[in-house]
Amino acid sequence: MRLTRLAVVLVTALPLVTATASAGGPPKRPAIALTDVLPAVAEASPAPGDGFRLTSGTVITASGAALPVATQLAEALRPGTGFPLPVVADGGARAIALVLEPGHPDEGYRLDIGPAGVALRATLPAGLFAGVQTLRQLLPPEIESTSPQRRRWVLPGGTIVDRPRYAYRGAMLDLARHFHEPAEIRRYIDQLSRFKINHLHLHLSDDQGWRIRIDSWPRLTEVGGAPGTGVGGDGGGFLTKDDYRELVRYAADRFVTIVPEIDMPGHVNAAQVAYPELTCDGVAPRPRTDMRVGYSSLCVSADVTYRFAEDVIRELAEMTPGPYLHIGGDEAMSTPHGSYLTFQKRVLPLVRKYGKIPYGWHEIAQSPSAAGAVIQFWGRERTSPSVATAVAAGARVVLSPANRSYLDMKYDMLTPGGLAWAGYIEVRTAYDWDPARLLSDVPESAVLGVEAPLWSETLRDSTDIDFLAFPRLVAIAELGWSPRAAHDWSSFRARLGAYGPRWIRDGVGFHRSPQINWS
Ligand code: TNX
Repeated sequence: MRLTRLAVVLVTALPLVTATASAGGPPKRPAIALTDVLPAVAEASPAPGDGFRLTSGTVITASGAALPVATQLAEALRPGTGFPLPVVADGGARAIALVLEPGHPDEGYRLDIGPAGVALRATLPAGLFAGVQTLRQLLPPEIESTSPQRRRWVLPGGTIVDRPRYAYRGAMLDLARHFHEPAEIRRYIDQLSRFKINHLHLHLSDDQGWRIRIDSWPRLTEVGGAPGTGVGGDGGGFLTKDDYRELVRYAADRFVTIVPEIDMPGHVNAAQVAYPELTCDGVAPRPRTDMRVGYSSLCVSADVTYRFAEDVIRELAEMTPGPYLHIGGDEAMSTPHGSYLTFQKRVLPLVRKYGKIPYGWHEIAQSPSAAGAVIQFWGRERTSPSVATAVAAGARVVLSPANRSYLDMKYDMLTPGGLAWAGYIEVRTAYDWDPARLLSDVPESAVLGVEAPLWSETLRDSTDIDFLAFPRLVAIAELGWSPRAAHDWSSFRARLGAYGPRWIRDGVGFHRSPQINWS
């Protein structure tokens, strides 16, 4: 069955939460509608009458490559329900069936819910995983509980056919300004994958610190990852190669691809403290833990610079299964323009040499060598001649407009922590833009997707991450996943308000934005 675009419009116009008060007894809990999902689903047709009731007898059926996702679903539903929910090959009726079959788009899925059972179908396990995230949100918020809750567990009846608008839906976490431990990164992956975010970009080096072990240049982390290398002399630390590989695996289990970034030729003070030969005069600069940018540069005329770049790119590529390797390139204010072009001409092809697609901040678009690269636009302008030129030569664009998608910007004047150079970003500002129309000189066909960066100058721990990322990350997730026809602030706002209790149960300290009616 092919649902029309009309279905989207119709369905998003339906009330999202319907409260039914039964005469006499206590008012029933608000039922969840089929469309009460973040990010909004592409197509939904609610069925009148009963949905599917989960009971202690419900089984989950799956086989082959569907099994790991079925197990994840069972593990998500067991604590709150207290039901055994065995994963079996064939369960007959009363089952939630996970089926892999041809015919669905990448990451797309179809979910049919009726009184007799639930069928979740996709072509790839990634599609099943996306469907599982939807299914979880169709159960009451108590499903997030870590201990059994006594209540009815009913999924609304009907059909959802869903697929992403853009292939790339990213979040970025800066480990350089403040290091974040693997456990904090895993926690972030858990949360962002619930909203169908499928890339996590790790900003692994900057002026303050170097956060990934490189065997051929061991002082990068011995010096650059030492205690006290965070902003203000906080923290420090780095990922070992095992830490990194383990994070890659953990993310892959949640269908999230890790995108590593080493920032060059600027933002390299920590590398130069560790290896003074990376400066043109060979003199080590002083360690820096302030928040200034733009003062450091690799020595573009020195051969050692390219040995360094190649070693780092090679070692990073070796432990990165994902297709992208990000080489920064932003704010190189201490690298003369000609030197910047010379540098990119040599370094962008090195990424290709080690089998990865070069990815960089939009400044790399000035280089003709960025033709086949992915360019991350972080500006506030609505046109970009250099990005348009690179796109005409085959580059693709990930949109991270600082005044919309930067999760480190304050919500308002009173927000504790965060920065304000790109303005205040309340939830509606993060939501109300269209990736297809942001850059008027870049066609939508060149837009690979969106990403929400979280720079960590002011972030010490998961409490700080949670507060700035949520709920805004969900706005960016919806822009990346949901069709434009479903874009609707009042609908988004209502769905977000209804999600609050889930975050509370998950221990996620989100910003209680005054723009949202939190339930
Ligand atoms: C600009 S945006 C930067 C980062 C800072 C950030 C703070 C970009 C590519 N570079 O170095 O951390 O602002 O918001």
